[in-house]
Amino acid sequence: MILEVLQFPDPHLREVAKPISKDEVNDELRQLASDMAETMYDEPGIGLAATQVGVDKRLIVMDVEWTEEDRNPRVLLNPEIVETEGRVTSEQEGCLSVPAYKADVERDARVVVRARALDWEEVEFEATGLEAFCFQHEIDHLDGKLFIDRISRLKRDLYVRRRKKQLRLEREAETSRSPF
Ligand code: K1U
Ligand code: ZN
Repeated sequence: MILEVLQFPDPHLREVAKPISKDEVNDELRQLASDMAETMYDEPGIGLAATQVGVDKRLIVMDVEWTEEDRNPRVLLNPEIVETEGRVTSEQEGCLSVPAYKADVERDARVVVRARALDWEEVEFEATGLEAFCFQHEIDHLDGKLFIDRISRLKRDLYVRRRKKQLRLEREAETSRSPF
């Protein structure tokens, strides 16, 4: 099932998600992970955090190399960055919850991420490049942070003003279409 992806400035995007315990791993959680992967490919995106679909749990899905023919969604519970090295710019980063905006974001160049898989095995990944940016971006979502929090105040304020205008125009167009 395709899920609705919440969009800025939805207040749920600012919530800090709760850790998942072993006994919460059940068919419902597995279905949520499967629906999130389906939603990620449908958007399309290379990652998605449960926070973005209004679920208050530390769960992410990622697939930074997917193609129409080759899909390998990675499902991670309670992901944590346990080691970092260097700083680089992630160029023109985007977000499925921040429509029509891209910006350069300073991020860790190399990260080591520890998490649990759906079978509760502990897993660890070392990542650089787009994969490292995606891990940081998705874990930020679980902490209620958006990539626009990591750019200059000036750029953020300009985006927020543009987004509010866009939402106002959408509401006005909706009102003029409605007979009531
Ligand atoms: O969490 C999200 O909003 C998903 C986001 C993840 C991300 C993108 C770039 C750098 C770090 C994290 C996206 O997937 S935005 C869409 C995107 O980048 C993309 C979509 C299709 C193919 C390739 C990339
Ligand atoms: Zn995002």
